[in-house]
Amino acid sequence: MTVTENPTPMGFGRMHRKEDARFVRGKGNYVDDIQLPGMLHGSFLRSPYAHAKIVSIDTSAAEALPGVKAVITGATLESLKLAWMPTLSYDTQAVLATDKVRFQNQEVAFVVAENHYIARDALELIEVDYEPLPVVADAKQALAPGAPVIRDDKEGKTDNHIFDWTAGDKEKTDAVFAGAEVVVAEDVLYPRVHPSPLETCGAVADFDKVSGKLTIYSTTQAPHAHRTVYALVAGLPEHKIRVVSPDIGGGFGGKVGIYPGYVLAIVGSIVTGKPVKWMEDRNEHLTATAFARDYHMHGEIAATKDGKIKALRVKVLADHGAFNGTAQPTKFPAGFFHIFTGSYDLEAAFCDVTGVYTNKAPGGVAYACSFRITEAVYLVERMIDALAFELKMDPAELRMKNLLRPEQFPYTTPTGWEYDSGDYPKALRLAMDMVGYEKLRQEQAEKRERGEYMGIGISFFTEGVGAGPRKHMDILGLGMADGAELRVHPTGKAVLRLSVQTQGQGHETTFAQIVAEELGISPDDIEVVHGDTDQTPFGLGTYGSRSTPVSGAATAIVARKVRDRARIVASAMLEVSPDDLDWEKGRFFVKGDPDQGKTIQEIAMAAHSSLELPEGVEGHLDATTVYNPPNLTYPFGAYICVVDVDPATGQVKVRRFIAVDDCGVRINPMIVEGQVHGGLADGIGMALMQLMAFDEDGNHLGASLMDYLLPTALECPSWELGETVTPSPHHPIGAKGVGESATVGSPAAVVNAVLDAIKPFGVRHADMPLTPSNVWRAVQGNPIRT
Ligand code: MCN
Ligand code: CUN
Repeated sequence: MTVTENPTPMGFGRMHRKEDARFVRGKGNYVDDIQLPGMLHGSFLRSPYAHAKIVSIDTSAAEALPGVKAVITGATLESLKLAWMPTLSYDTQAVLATDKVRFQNQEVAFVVAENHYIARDALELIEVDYEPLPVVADAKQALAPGAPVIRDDKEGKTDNHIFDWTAGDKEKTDAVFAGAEVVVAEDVLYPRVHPSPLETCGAVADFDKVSGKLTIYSTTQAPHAHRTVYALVAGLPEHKIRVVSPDIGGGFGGKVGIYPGYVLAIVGSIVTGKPVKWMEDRNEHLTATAFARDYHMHGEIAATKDGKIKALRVKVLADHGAFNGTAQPTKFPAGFFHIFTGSYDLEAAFCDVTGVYTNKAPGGVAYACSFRITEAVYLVERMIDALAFELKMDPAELRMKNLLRPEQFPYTTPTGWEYDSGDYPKALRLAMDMVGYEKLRQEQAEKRERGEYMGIGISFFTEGVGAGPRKHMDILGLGMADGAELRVHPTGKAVLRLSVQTQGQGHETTFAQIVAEELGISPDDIEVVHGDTDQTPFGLGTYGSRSTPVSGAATAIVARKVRDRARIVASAMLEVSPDDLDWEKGRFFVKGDPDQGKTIQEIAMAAHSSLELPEGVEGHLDATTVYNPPNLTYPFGAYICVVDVDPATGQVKVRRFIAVDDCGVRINPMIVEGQVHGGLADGIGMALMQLMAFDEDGNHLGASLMDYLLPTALECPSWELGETVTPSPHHPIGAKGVGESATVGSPAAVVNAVLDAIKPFGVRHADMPLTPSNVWRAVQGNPIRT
């Protein structure tokens, strides 16, 4: 990777991350770094059972331990009407269990003590009498007659059903299927996985009894949304609550929701009158925070004999765990899964999703999923390969034959999305050229003759990111639009205030670059302020790769507003009409007389000076905006993975991975590539290594990083990246989001490659993760199917 000689371009381009100066020196400021005077520490007692009645809790011994300041139980919270909290999907979630526990490691009691060690010791002294109940550990059992009812806290609830949701035209789809020459059906599981950022979740709450102001430092991707939820629950005005999201050590969707720990830190601070810190450990993080996926999909694809795809039909059973805590726009209980028609030109499509409760941790929308587009892309890309298998067609050829063509954009899908722009065949062709596709197929054929098994896997994806048009998209009634404020100081340095917040995506750099591009101020002279509700405009936060599509647009617009003001100031300075000025980056000059000009810095000073401005024009150089996107942006990409599989051991070696991404105009290509690298590693993790498994009693099997494996450089090849650039026509700078693209697109490429390698053994599908034992079983003709 090359970085420009000048590390600070005046706008878009490769540039080292501004924030790295503190990160590489160990000067980051994470929640766990926060130390407040007199701060106490809280820790949870968690349930050993996945489903059990709480008969009694005795906290007296814990309370008597020296150094313990408070022991809080569900009963304490009940008296404060805080035992249950709203989830982001209009469900309720127990903050501390009262009646019963509903998943293993659910929060049962909270000890606040002088230090973390005393708090942990005190947990051992709490006596809980549980009465174990039968467990629903398998989504397929959740709706079986007689299944134990998990949510009997909900009045009149007699089953584990959460929702049914459909999209597309059922009749039309059924008709196309009825007349189809070829129909291929497949059961495809996207297993439960976990985002697992380096930093676990935590909070420091500080309630000031005198001012009545509550300050919460927490690992949140959505500070403003959290503040409004706290305000609603606590009955406090928003300005009495300050949510600070300091440096975050990775979010990946796991830090969008509100966790009981945040609430208990607050309650602990109110009860003790001292600041309270809660920081979970790895085991707690893996077992009790938002999981991802757990989608049991039955897909059917209809096509002609020569490979023209006609329709897709999907039935999904979605395991949401014990509380429906998914964080996604209200109208879409299955997230954006109905984008499952992918990148192809189909006549009809229909999906039918049923959500169920099980005795597992809540969550569901996390791990770089773009609101479940991960599941959708995996499904369609597996179905295409299953069809290629049946038709004995090359999977690249089959895709080429069915990809949307550039002239079809803007394109409305059978389930109602309007894709903004794209040239799909070009991206796939580029990926095929980069990998040397035709030659690789020859090599594969020769190797098969020798009994060696290499595989080539393709995946093509389209994402919809940048939620959302406010009209269609809200979370808990909060419309998905975001504010931005830009202030240019007299000296021409600037401060940009944003509602979105980086968890590692480099916003302090790229958002400064957007202002730099629009105003010609060096990114080094632009401070990006985010992650503090007292200092930033309202907005819904960072997830669904929405920062660039929404706040990136807001930033460009607010900078343009400032530029419009600067034009008037410059016209007053140069004593010409505003229309007689031309703009070049960083400077207005008189049309036809380039020497007569004023730099943005000179203009900034003049805007704050005694210079007389035209009637009605305010001084200073500030602006604010709220951006409500007209549509999502639709990034896409073509991925090709090459693997070598040892059928005797089931071992998979990823030899090469080509990723061609199109996210429109790239603000900082180096950061985009970093985002793609990370997502590709995620894809290898999910495809080959990761699974949140449970036994039939709902016990977590492997809640440590010894069992839940994160991919490292050892499992990853040297990534080969390519790009095409199709600007988004409705985004002010033509950018589309990219933060989740590679996680969305890559698992299917890896799985398709492994299954392509072992195709001679007659295997059409096997579920992730394709661990050596699962691959070996598949080769033996007995693939693990869940
Ligand atoms: N970018 C760019 N040009 C584009 C698009 C994006 O230079 N055309 C830059 C952006 O300016 C930003 C980064 O790439 O610096 C990602 O931008 P975007 O696609 O808008 O995504 P968000 O900033 O909204 O980040 C959220 C996204 C999500 S939802 C998950 S999950 C995820 C991801 O980002 N979590 C991450 N990438 C992550 N990367 C890190 N290091 N840590 C996480 O927790
Ligand atoms: Cu679905 S994970 Mo990201 O949207 O925060």
